[in-house]
Amino acid sequence: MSWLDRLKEGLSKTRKALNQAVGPLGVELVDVLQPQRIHTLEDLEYALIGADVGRVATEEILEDIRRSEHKNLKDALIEALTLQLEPDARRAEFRKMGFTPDAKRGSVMPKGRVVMMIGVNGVGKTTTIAKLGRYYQQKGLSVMFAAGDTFRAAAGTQLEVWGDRLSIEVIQGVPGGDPAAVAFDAATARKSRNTDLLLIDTAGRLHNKHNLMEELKKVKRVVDKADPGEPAEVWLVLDAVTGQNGLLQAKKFHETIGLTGVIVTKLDGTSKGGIVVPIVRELGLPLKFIGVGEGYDDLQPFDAKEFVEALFLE
Ligand SMILES: Nc1nc2c(ncn2[C@@H]2O[C@H](COP(=O)(O)OP(=O)(O)OP(=O)(O)O)[C@@H](O)[C@H]2O)c(=O)[nH]1
Ligand SMILES: [Mg+2]
Repeated sequence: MSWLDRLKEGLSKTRKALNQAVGPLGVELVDVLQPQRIHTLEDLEYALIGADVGRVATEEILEDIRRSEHKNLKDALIEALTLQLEPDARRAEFRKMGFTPDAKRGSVMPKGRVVMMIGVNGVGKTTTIAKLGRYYQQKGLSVMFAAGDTFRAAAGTQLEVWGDRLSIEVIQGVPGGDPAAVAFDAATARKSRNTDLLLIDTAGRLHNKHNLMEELKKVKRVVDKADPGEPAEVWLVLDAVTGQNGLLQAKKFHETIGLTGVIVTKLDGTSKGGIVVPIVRELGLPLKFIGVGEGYDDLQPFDAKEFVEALFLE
């Protein structure tokens, strides 16, 4: 199955919710914009808000549709929604000029050599590391994992299993030990072997637990000590199912640790996949990858245009 088919299937809950609420999207825009047909746009407004797209973005989408030069509602909507998934500056510029950029995936090549993966419990950090390991391997990079979750007894084993399957070495720590020690060892090993990429797993934690956040800061600090300038990337994994709540988590993690990117998982588990819009808009961080299932190939770089087309095209 191609990625686009996977994406469509993965987004089917959101896709259904939006398409059902909106009705036939093939309708001519001139008809929709007539005063007596205001329903379609009102329905669209409710549907977008219901899908967690957010009020501000929804208002802008409706505004863009009203002044769109497209002939039918579907094309106008696709363009307007795609724009909402562009970074702020680009969105403003393109809305002013009245057209959609030819959206390309942002670069997902890590800036440096070490990526730290963080997030609350159960969002998909460890499995995402495995998927990323394979993704970057396929791009020709040599990869290492660090089992920085020393808190949960099974966590190291879980990563080890993935590592075995992918022939990726996993630097393990002592169960119950200091995660910073594992990170330090792994960063040192990566540097001495000149491996292209080290992905560091961490234990799930709530953003409001002070000590656990301090622990993450320490992991980051010691990696920098072992390999100055690293980790060049700190990616937050967010579970799409947690919706607005996830957004709050993300803000707090960003304030405390400083994030360089976001990965949204489990879009297949929600009808509120519109949450990616406020994630992009409000965090001002690049959305690197999205996950729509448990398989290796169910995690791919995020592309705004592709995402929106998967929601609305046949
Ligand atoms: N349906 C679906 N399941 C996913 C996705 N990503 C991860 N999962 C599942 O989510 C569950 C938790 O994944 P983990 O990777 O263990 O999550 P974690 O963040 O490492 O969890 P802790 O280490 O306990 O904090 C697993 O069953 C994964 O297969 C996704 O995109 N879609
Ligand atoms: Mg884990």
